[in-house]
Amino acid sequence: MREELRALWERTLAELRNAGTEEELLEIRTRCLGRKGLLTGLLRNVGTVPPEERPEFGRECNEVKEDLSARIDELLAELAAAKREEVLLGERLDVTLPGRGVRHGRLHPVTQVKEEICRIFSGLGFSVVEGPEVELDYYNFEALNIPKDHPAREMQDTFYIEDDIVLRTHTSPVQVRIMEKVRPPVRVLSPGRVYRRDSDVSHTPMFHQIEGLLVDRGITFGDLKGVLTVFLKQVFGEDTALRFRPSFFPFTEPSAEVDIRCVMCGGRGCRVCGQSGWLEILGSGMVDPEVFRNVGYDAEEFTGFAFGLGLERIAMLKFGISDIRLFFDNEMRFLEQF
Ligand code: 2NL
Repeated sequence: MREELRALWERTLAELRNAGTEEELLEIRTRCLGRKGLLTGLLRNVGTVPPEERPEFGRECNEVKEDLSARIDELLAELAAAKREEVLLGERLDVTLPGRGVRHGRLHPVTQVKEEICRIFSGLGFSVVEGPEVELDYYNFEALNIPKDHPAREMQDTFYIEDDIVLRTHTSPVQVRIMEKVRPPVRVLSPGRVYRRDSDVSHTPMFHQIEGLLVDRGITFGDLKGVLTVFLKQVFGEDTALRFRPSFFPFTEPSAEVDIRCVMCGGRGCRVCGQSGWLEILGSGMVDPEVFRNVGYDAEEFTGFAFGLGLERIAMLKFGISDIRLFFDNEMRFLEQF
């Protein structure tokens, strides 16, 4: 029996030396040390050992069992460590590599200008209002004193959806809708997309406009000049020279266009200002009494002024951009500059 034990021990040591995988080691452990294993089988036959040798045989059995068990555990641990090392090597990353960087989004230059203008007029007590881009002919034209067959309708070539439904050509209809709803005092600013059938370096079929409207008792052309002067000096700088020039709009009387001293040449004359030294910035005027009648305001009791400007045009002058279409190409190299 003791020779058999010794033979089993040596054979198993040889097997362990040749075992290369976890599965092989576990198989050896079950076969030798398991409940139905070879070593348990030897112990069960202790009866064939002479009585005086039995304690010694039992001790040797336990020694072999503990020795093999410890070796197998150690080999299993070595295999597990090697496997972990392999996984780590596969996942190795170079922490000294430069980062990929975070790409920042930014506001479109037209949005920046819109927000700046809204901020300035908020400071002057105006609220920002919006309205539909698909508009009734009535709100876009009729209520603003632009009757059918009026030349002003051809001036701003209109996209028609149906006979009496258009894409708005300005944001004035938003203010008409406000005046229908609330009595003066009214101080509103309406930014938004507008549409005209036009396309070249300075016109796109869709562009952005901001209009302002102030109505109350006793509002005069002096208020118009004061508010627009404060506004334009905040956008273009305190030293900017302004010029109010008589003009015509069907919805205002009297009307004025406002020019600023050319931001490119300082007034000496250049390509941008057409050698005039001045840049046309906005249209304005005292609201025509006919418009007040259309919305149910008493034109004897209330007066007011209104103005409108194109946001792309302001952004082009502010940032020195010569082709309006750049705003709509969504080229990152263009947009990243603002
Ligand atoms: C321009 C001219 C203007 C208005 C817009 C307006 C609105 C109402 C009543 C009266 Cl509800 N007027 N808006 C007035 C004068 C000029 O815009 O050249 N825009 C680009």
